Amino acid sequence: MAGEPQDDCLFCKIVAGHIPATIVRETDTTVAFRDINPQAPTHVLVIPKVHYENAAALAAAAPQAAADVLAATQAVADEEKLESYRVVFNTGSGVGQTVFHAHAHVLGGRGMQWPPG
Ligand code: D5M
Repeated sequence: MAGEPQDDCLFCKIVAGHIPATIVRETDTTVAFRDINPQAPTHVLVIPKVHYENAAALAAAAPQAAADVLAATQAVADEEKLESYRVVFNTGSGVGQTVFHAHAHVLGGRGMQWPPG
């Protein structure tokens, strides 16, 4: 069912504690952990504990959880002492989404170009 943990979802397994992650922040509704393949000196993923396949589905079905994810990105940036940072929600395989559990990338600690590649 939508929102319920999925047996085959990597990030649901991190939420459940079934696979390890370097967790930097946790709330009742979100978990933030370091990306296993960092693309910047700080690269943290913020996920909702509920399972939706991307940020758009999350925002449509569980807007408070989506807001909690956004608030957590700000908290992570503060805790990581990032003056400038980028928040990315890859949505769809065409732009590089590889894990189909909604997540925000919080990237910082280096300069970045715009537009992104
Ligand atoms: O981003 C999915 C991200 O998830 C990608 O940057 C790698 C990261 N990833 C994959 N497995 C793990 C584990 N086990 N721990 C931490 N980070 C992980 P996407 O936007 O879907 O391309």
